[in-house]
Amino acid sequence: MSLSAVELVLVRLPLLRPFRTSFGTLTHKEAILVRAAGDDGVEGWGECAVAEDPLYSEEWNAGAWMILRDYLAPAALAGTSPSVKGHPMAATALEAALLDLRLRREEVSLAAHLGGVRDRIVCGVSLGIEEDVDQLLEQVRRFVADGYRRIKLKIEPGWDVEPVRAVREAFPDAALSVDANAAYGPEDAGHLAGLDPLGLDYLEQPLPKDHLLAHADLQARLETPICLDETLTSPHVTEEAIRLGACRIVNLKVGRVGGIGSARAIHDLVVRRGVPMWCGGMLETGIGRAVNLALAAMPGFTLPGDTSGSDRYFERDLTEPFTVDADGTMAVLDGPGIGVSPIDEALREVTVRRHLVGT
Ligand code: OSB
Ligand code: MG
Repeated sequence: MSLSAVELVLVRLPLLRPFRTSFGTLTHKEAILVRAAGDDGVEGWGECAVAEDPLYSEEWNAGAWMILRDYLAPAALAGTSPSVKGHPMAATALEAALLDLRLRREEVSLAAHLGGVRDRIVCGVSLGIEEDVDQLLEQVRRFVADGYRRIKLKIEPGWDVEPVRAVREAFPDAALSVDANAAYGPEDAGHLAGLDPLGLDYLEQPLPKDHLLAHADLQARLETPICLDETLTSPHVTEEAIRLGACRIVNLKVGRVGGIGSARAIHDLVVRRGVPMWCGGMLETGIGRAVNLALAAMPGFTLPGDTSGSDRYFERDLTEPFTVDADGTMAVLDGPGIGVSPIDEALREVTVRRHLVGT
């Protein structure tokens, strides 16, 4: 049994609510889906976590499309390994599709393949920057009522201590955290210390991604644990960040670290070092969400992740919707591979472009 073709499908889904972060405002989820077609009729699916513009990291959809079309897919069809530097999210999408194909043939779920130990995971939600504090409070109220077990608030200079304090006052017992997406500099340490009295679970990625020592210095000044996201691109840098004291918590995103092999290596080293970890998200459709859910079933994912229900993002997901129960948990899928497939009609409705590599 082998691979007969790789198809790229560009999809564009409106987000129910614009998602504003320090790096820009997202109104749509634009994603490349990778379909790995086997010569036995079995298909595997993967999703590239990249967005339309290179704002979170260097990758963006137009570039990822070319890398997949001209380098990664032809190499997979030829059975060779591509000599390409970087582009971790593009590479992860193809890797995920090929793994899904293999696991569907073997009738093994991705969660089982990864050594998952949970059949339900605990969910958090990541809320964007709002126009004003009232609208933020309304959003928080909705997701607390829906059962979410951790609320993460995006912050940036000018939208930080004050709105977060308002949320803390309205929800004294909620598990709260904040994510700056690298919007601050080392000179903001004193200001960021203003978050310390607010009892946050963590402050995510306050400084630019290559500021390992500056994160360590900042962590030494803050009571609030620092969690790193953008910085952690490999097992190597994750180990360095932990040993330097640049973070006390790890956000793992499979695409950011270049694939499932790298994610497993990070998982294992983080567990060895006893560091709490959670599974990040990139506003994925059901295809990418299924991978995150399977990862989050692994033993090291001890904190609620950004693994929210489909209805937090889309009017209609591409797959059967993912749902969060009233207790804030979501069921891990146990079907073969990632356990879901795109619904033909739902996919057709949001498809912008398709490209077939191979026959
Ligand atoms: O920093 O975690 C981030 C979304 C896009 C890019 C970066 C991030 C995010 C989120 C949303 O915070 C998480 C999600 O709900 O998928
Ligand atoms: Mg983040």
